[in-house]
Amino acid sequence: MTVDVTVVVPTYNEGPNVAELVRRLAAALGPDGGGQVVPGGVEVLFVDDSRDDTPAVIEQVAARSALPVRMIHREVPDGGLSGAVVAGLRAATGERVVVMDGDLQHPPEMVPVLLATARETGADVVVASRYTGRGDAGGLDGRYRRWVSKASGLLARSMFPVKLRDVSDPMTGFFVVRRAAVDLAALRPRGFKILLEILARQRLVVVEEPFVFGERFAGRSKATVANGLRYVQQLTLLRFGRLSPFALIGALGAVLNLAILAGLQALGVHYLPAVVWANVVTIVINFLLQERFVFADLREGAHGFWGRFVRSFAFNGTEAAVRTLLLWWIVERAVPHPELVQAVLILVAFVVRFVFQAQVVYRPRGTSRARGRTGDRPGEHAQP
Ligand SMILES: Nc1nc2c(ncn2[C@@H]2O[C@H](COP(=O)(O)OP(=O)(O)O)[C@@H](O)[C@H]2O)c(=O)[nH]1
Ligand SMILES: [Mg+2]
Repeated sequence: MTVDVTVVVPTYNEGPNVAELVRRLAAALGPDGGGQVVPGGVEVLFVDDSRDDTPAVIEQVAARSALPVRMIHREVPDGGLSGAVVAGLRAATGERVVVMDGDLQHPPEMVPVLLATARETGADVVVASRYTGRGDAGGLDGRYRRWVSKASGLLARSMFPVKLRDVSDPMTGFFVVRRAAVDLAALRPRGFKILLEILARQRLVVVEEPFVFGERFAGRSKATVANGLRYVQQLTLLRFGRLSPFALIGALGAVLNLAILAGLQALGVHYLPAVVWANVVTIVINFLLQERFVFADLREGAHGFWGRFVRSFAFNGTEAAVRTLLLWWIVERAVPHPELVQAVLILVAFVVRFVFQAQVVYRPRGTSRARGRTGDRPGEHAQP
């Protein structure tokens, strides 16, 4: 069945909210409500990651609903809430897709308003904003959550001043997109903030409509501090790609390296063995930090832990050995300051190492170099 509009609703243990949500959507969009707003029909698509009886509730509601209701139940909740929304966008048949929460904090009565704006303006994205005009974040419980929401929105807007120019609420989970305008393959869904991901990856025409964020109808919020941390990671990856955490860790490693070199020399160790120790310690620590903070999302498709460690150590060790020989040559011949020479050489080696890590250590398994030469290697895996 193809329809004009698909309403995608991600749900995680929202059983008690389902019937009320569908009832109010049907009232707002059905023949008695906004039927004229969506002449070609509407479907509701639940993307459910629940671990309770929510799927059964959705099936019951679907059987009695005036609106067509579909459900995708995911056994493996890849990408959390954002992943669920992307799965919904993939499975949607409507030309426009409404994304809204399942807890009625996003009033169903706003949906015809957003759709009318979408049609009148022809915008790619219509954002329902809590922070423009008569919009209000009232339903966000507690001053703390309101402050976090505002501050994180501000941070996102300062990092993407052009793409988010017209967006007062990039953190909202209530919006309409023109399905054909969004490049789903470019998205890397993680955490709670899929709209930010969509807006930051491409140039899209965006308009806003104010809305009042309501109270939860039933159940509890699933937002966590871990989601907050994932958001910061998402922002840096979107803005700087993998290079920025990689550079930060590299810089930390360089400082550590020089500190060990200076420390051992102060203890009377000759500069050559001191350099070797400094290199070995930093290689291991850099590897562990990168595993955690730079390439975490690529680990699964790559070699096992020891496979990655051996490759990383072999490369960095060889690189360090070459660098140590160079250092020795330069210190003995020209510049008798091991720390200074080491600092410059570390800087030069930095770019080389980044390319190697991304292209070899974290290359997804099954993409051989031979295939790379023929030009069909999916290079996007190594790129932000
Ligand atoms: N499918 C899916 N939905 C989720 C997940 N986490 C949260 N949700 C849904 O996303 C919507 C917003 O979550 P909510 O807990 O209300 O967050 P809050 O409004 O920021 O407190 C609700 O409909 C949740 O059921 C998830 O991991 N998977
Ligand atoms: Mg909510």
